[in-house]
Amino acid sequence: MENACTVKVLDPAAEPLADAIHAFDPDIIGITSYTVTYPEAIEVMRQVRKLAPKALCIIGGVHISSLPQSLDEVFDAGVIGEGEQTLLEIVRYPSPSRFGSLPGICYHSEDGVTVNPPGEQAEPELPIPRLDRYAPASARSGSVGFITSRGCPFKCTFCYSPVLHRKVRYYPPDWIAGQFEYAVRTLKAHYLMLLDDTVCLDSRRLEQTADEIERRGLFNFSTAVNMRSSAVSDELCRALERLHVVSWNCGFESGSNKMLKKIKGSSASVEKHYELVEAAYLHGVRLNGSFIFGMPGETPEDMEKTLEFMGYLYEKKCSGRYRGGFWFFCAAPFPGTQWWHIAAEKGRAGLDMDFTCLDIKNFDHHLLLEESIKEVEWRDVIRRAGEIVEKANKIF
Ligand code: B12
Ligand code: SF4
Repeated sequence: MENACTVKVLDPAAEPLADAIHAFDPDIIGITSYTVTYPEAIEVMRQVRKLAPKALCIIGGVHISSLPQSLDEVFDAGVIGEGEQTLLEIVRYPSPSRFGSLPGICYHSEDGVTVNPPGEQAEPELPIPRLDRYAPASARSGSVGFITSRGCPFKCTFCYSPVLHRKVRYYPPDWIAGQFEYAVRTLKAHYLMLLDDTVCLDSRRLEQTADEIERRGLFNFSTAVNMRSSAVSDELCRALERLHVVSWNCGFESGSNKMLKKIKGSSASVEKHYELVEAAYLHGVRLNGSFIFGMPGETPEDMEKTLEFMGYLYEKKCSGRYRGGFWFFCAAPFPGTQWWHIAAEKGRAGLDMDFTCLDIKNFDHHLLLEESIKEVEWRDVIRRAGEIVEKANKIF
């Protein structure tokens, strides 16, 4: 962004799109999108095209990276995977005539959508994104999210992370400490969210980061992280404490060991879930968890086990030995994941599907539910899960 070009982040909630585009008169316009929001991104870009007919319209993010063949006519090109280097290349020579030789993009050609070989992965030494300059409204909110690594070594069957990142890369502790310092000193943020897929795999790295943060005299902040229960250990908990972590977010996903092994690999287990709940209590942190229902291979017995584990969390909450909230979602086959291929084989997912059906909060679109499970059984499970969550989340 600092490469001799003027950048503006458009926020339609803060300023009407038409006013912003007319005032700025951009040469290139980019938009990001998840899969479920893809129809909306197309709609927004259609409006944008009318306002800036000469601008190059680019899409990036999770959806187009995992399903480049779905590139809509409204976009000139899609950036696949990490966007930093590829976008810079487009900015340097913003002409569709170069698309054929630009790695990391997809674009329209005579043969339909052409997908080029992968582009370069971003270097950790990139400058820290200057939110105060480009997104002042979110910079002032008091909380800020950033990543300290890219990728995840696990290969959960429902997750898109292994599709996006070719290998796991960790940022150096002093770079991460720089992010903390920027967030705390410049943005005056007090709540920092580490958005990494699996921040918790390497306690030593976290300890080194904590050393550097303390050396810089940063103390007045709290942190939230994403957790995998199989990673919990005493060393990890100590390292997280030193990073002022007050909230752990964990995808429990299931209360059935059979399902956990199937979707998350051999290291995942319900026993580890119990350990995590106990560790969260002992370290005085909030533990927020989520569950999935309607997974491929899941039987009514597996769902019962998940309900049982949710009931256990409720009991723990009643007795004051668990702080946090938990929720449940409907299994959704996101493009590129193993679940996508399962749904595609059954004719329930594909390029021409309605992507809004992948809304994980919509239990009517159970695209992966086993055919042997009757609708009435499904409704009953969802109703009972809803009841547990409702009463548990009423307790603070
Ligand atoms: C943080 C997060 C959220 C936050 C977002 C907070 C925020 N304001 O940004 C919250 C909690 C709100 C959220 C919500 C949802 N999320 Co979410 N989320 C994430 C998470 C953990 C990190 C995203 C992130 O910031 N990554 C760090 C940045 C640097 O990476 P990135 O976004 O991929 O961007 C890079 C490239 O993709 C590319 N790029 C991205 N955009 C663009 C645009 C242009 C123009 C260019 C050139 C390049 C480019 O360059 C970037 C830098 O390399 C990801 C998991 C993950 N690891 O990505 C899931 C993830 C993106 N979420 C996911 C989902 C499903 C959702 C929901 C749809 C769930 C739901 N309710 O149904 C909702 C969406 C609600 C909505 N309507 O938008 C899925 C998406 C799968 C899919 N195919 O769509 C993911 C991948 C989780 C998963 N493992 O499956 N999410
Ligand atoms: S769900 Fe979490 S642990 Fe599993 S592959 Fe995705 S990011 Fe990694």
